Amino acid sequence: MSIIESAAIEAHNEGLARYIRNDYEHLGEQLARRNIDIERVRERVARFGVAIPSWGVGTGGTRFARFPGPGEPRDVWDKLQDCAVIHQLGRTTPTVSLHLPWDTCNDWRELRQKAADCGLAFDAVNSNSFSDQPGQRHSYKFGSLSHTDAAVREQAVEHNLAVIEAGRELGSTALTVWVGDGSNFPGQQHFRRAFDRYLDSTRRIYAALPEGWRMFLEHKICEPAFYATVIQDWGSSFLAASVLGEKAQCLVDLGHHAPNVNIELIVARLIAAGKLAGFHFNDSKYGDDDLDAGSVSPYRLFLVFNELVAAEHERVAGFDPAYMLDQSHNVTDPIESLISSAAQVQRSFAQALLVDREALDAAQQANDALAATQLLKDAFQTDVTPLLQRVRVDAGGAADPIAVYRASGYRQRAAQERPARSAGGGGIV
Ligand code: RM4
Ligand code: MN
Ligand code: MN
Repeated sequence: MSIIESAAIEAHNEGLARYIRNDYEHLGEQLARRNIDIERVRERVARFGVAIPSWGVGTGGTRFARFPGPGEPRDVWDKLQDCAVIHQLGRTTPTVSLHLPWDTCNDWRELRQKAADCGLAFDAVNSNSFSDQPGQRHSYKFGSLSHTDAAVREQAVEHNLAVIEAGRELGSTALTVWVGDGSNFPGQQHFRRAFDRYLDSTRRIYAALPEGWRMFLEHKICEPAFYATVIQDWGSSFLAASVLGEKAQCLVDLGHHAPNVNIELIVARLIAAGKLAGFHFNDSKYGDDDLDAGSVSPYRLFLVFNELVAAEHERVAGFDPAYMLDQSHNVTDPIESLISSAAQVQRSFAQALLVDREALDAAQQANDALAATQLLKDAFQTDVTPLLQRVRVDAGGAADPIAVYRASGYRQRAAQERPARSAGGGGIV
């Protein structure tokens, strides 16, 4: 299947070149008045990247139904192809995060090579011990790494070790572990024992981490367990990561907290403790809604980036978060959603770079609440679109990636070339 014609991207950019140049100059002038050098901001934004979740390129579903879209990826090769399109047009997503066994393939080297040919590499590999696979010996119905039965725990540990092995061949340097373990009824589970069993299992996985690898522990307040989860919040995650050792850190999925929880504060705490693994970006209004990043609360996303940029600015030792998307697309074309989410995350980063850090320090020191909060608003309310367009175009992407994608007919071609198959493994279950 052909990826988007570069001539089409060039023609599109050519048609907009004058506007892109003028808008960028104008923004540059505005920023100069605020003592910000647009070129320096541009260089930093150009180096920013966020990983695509392989499971995000398929159509997701809800508890009630899944409505498959045309041309859904059938296997990891198709998924990689879609990721290549996203990166070709948006130029913000140079890495892919795989999920096993959903993305199982019989030749990791070839996959790695194929990815490299598309300008892609692999970010953290994810293990799945929250759903049963055909032919699997033991069921995860009542948990995995914390299961009461040692044989089930063993199977889940073995799976994680296999994921590390695959990741090693792919060039990944991190394993993300999210478990669905928990309980649906008060009394169903002995909380302390379940947590201890989780620790016993994760210790074995931790011990198998190759040199230079990190282990990302992902907490989640609920779902599929609706009464209690074993790694429910950043406190449990932090506790587990602290027990395991310095290679274990806490991954923050934006949708995994109770409504109204101050996520940027959690981020600041984890940074201070040297335990921030990174992110699964998405947005939500009620629960783990997995909506497109910044689609509901762009200011919240900005506030998270404000903490990240502050940490970078203050040169916090060991600060090296991994940025990944984690979304489920039920009513949009996944490629379009991922392109726009990546751009939204990039936008939040760019906006956070505009915060006048010295002035903010001074306002905080003087307890000038209004001035402090206004400094954040000044940055957030700056329209950085011309800057993002310039970064994309300079990197060979499209000024308006979604317009080019729609005009390309890629989805229609995919629909012809990928006949619908029921067990595609796409989307979030
Ligand atoms: C979970 C969690 C994990 C992801 C699965 C598919 O809710 O966010 O990161 O691997 O969904
Ligand atoms: Mn996640
Ligand atoms: Mn989730």
